[in-house]
Amino acid sequence: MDKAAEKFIFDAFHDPGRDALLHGKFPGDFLWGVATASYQIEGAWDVDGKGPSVWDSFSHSEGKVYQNQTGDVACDSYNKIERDVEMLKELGVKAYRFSISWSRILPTGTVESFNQAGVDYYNRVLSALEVAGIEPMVTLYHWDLPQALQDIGGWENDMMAVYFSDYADKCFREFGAKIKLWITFNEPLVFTTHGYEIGSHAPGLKHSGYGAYRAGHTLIKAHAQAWHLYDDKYRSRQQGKVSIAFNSDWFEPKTDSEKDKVAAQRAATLSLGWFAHPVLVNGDYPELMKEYVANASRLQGLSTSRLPQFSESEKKTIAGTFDFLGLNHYTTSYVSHKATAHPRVASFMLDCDIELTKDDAWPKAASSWLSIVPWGMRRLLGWIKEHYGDVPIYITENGMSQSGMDIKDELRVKYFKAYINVVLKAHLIDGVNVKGYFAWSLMDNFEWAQGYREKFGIYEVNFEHPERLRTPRESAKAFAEIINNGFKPPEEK
Ligand code: GBE
Repeated sequence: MDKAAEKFIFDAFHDPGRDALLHGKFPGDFLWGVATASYQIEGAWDVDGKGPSVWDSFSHSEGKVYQNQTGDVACDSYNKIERDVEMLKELGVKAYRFSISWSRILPTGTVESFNQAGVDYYNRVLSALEVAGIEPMVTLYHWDLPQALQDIGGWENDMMAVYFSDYADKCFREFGAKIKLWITFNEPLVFTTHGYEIGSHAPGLKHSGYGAYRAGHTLIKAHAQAWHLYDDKYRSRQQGKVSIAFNSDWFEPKTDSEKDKVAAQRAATLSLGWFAHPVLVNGDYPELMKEYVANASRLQGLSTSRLPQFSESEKKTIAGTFDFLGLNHYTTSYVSHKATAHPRVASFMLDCDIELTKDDAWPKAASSWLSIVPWGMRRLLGWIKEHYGDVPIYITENGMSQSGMDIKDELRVKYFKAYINVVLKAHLIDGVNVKGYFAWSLMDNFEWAQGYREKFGIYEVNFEHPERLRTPRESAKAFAEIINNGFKPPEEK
């Protein structure tokens, strides 16, 4: 670590009260891991009976992904289990977060299409992890819905809650003996808004103003149903935990004005709270969200809100369906108040009456949305504790992108040191119940609409090479060092 960073958490920030580096250690049972997702790494998109997913269809359509790149081969992890597990061992992580491709297990999405070869693949992964002593954390849905289910409306169709819980049932039954940590959905906010409203992610729909809310409504019910299924049928035997992974930026008011402060609170309440409030609090959307969407709907001349309602019995079923909280966090945004009186095109963002911006002074990663603001993560963790109580939290993703192939990824080394040090502060000073941390990502992979140009890996992957050679970056070594020693002062190491 250089001189400046010895003292300050990140050399772009010099507020001694906020940015000083904290020396200290994480608890012995802290769960260190790295994360990936099926479509982003596996490849083998049509191999051994796998059915197509919405991401296969989307990436195969002209003009949807940067340079029309696809996940057809990706990191070829379908054929590289040994090397992937070897990398996990090199890092010294205790856990690996990966996701199951629904259409590998159920090619058409529903149970009559069961595909044993898909089950065999994940059993090979799980056995290799077991031999290596690495604990799996498994996501059931990281955005690759079977295309056959999209053909009947995808998440806008209520039936998806049933199909999802039948799929979850299969996974709990087939793999549950080896899995103690389950995540139902990765980032509901992202796949509903990007997939059903903005259209920049699969299935690419632009159902402005209602698609994301309808998709979100179904997935919340699907999550709750799967959680109860586990609770009723598997928990006593398998002794695992089931939850969901939300994503959230930290929302910092752009100015000191009362309006911007209120707007920043609203941004967190309507984006994180959209999904966190039903699951963690009372089975229903935040009052503020109901109020804002209803009001914007009325201004449009609609007689009912575009936000669907849960019945009383649905609310009872949804409330409390978590055993921990998964949090993906990457960046911070400024929030200013911005009212849109008569929206022509309705959208979630317009419903919020906010504008999001970045500070030019914040260092930037290769992704346009990713500014590096470590102190924002501590504020977000504090906000979560204040609003949702002492829930056990796993940071299920945190990391940054680069555009080139460099192995010496100095900025990422700083990013991880700074963000992880902030997690230590949240834990030691603020008493946030953080149980683990997963870096995104184990290796460069298919970064959705950005294809392979935004590289998040602590291992580089050479996508030109037939073997998809993987090489550790400096950040892989830095991460291993933090896992071993935390932030102990040098003399104590
Ligand atoms: C997560 O999403 C995902 O879980 C993971 O799969 C992904 O690889 C990782 O983070 C890195 O992105 O017009 O460029 O501003 C922004 C993080 C698109 C949340 C990017 C979609 C951040 C949501 C579009 N965002 N992403 S634009």
